[in-house]
Amino acid sequence: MKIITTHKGSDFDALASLVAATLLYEGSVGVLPSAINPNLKTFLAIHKDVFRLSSPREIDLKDVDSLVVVDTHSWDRLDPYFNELKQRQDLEIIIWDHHLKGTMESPLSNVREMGSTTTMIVDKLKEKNTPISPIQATLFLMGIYEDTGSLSFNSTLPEDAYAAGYLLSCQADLGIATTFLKQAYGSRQKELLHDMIDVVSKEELNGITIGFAIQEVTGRIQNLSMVVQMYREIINADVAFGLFHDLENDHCMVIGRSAVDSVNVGRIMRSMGGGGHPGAGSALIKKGRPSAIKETIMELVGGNQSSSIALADIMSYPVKTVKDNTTMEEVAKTLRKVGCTGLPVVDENDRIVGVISRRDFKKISRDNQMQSPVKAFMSRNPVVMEHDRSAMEVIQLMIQKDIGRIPITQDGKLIGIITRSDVMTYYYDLLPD
Ligand SMILES: [Mn+2]
Repeated sequence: MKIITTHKGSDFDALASLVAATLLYEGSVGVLPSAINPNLKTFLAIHKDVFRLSSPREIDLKDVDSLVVVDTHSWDRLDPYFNELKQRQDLEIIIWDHHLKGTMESPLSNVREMGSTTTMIVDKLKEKNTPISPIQATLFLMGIYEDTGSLSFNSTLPEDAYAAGYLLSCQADLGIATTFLKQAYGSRQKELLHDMIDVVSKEELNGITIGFAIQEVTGRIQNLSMVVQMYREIINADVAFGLFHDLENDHCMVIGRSAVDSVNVGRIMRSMGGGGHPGAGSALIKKGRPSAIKETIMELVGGNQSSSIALADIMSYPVKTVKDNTTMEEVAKTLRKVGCTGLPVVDENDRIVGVISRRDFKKISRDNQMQSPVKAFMSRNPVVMEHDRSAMEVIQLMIQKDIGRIPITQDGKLIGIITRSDVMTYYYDLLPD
């Protein structure tokens, strides 16, 4: 078995190179260290299912005959679980790394100076014409951006910029990338934010608070989207728009952020010629007067109310369930047949009483326990959500609890389930209008 892993405290370049390498080596298994950085944790809370990664303990080291390490080549930076591989004489080691120093050696070593490790692997994928999906492209772009400061660090090479361009042509989503990356907050941004807070104008519309900040700017200011995000949080508005008027070039950059479902900023920006997703978006408007733009936005927000997304629109149903007196043996069969990692458990009145997942089978220590009812092994007090809550709330709950499936109930009865992929459909705004 070929496994691919990266350094502890994994960042976006580490994860991106790891996922990119799984595309490069068919049949390989990507193994993410158990210690990863907080930014990455938030990102994976939503995207985990898309990238099919294993944790170290799921790997039987006896089966490993090939080890690919990316974004590091030092044994002591790998998850400690892999320590015993160090002694193996017959282990094939393949290295992809942009750090020149490391303690691992191999004839199959790709160590080169480069802005990011992701760049090196994306180059290879491009050369081999391996298809890259928009979501993969977004992650890879984040890998490159994180390590090159969005192509602004001195360590950036032409290759990094070419790779970023290639990923944009594979439909990498800049809105998502910048939302999850920790961004630079410099003095210019700080000044601007102060000015914006000085002249706060807040509007109420159908119970929603909308903040508008109109600013005159000269030249290019990086990370305006982060400034608007902070602005929204500081003035405590549900939705915020920054209108940055560049007099010299006679255009207006509009950036929006929304924390509520009923205002889909991506849709509003698209109707103004820009783009984005429900929580964040932007548009560049030529020869636009900020006051007129503000009017237009207010109209669009007003007309947008009806398009609020109900959980019923994104949930999957009917839900495959098991009754609480089903034997573990039957449950195992059902899980295999359905091909998912967990199932809700219901009582005779169809009320949800627990969740059984593959992990729970590890609690079984004797063979005859396979004949015990599932209620003996299931996790109780399942996290559920009533159907009248919002999609944003589901996403927040998934991140908070780090779970990938949330059963949806109506008066306590199970009516559907929302998985990470349902959430992604919403988040990337892939729903038909
Ligand atoms: Mn790196």
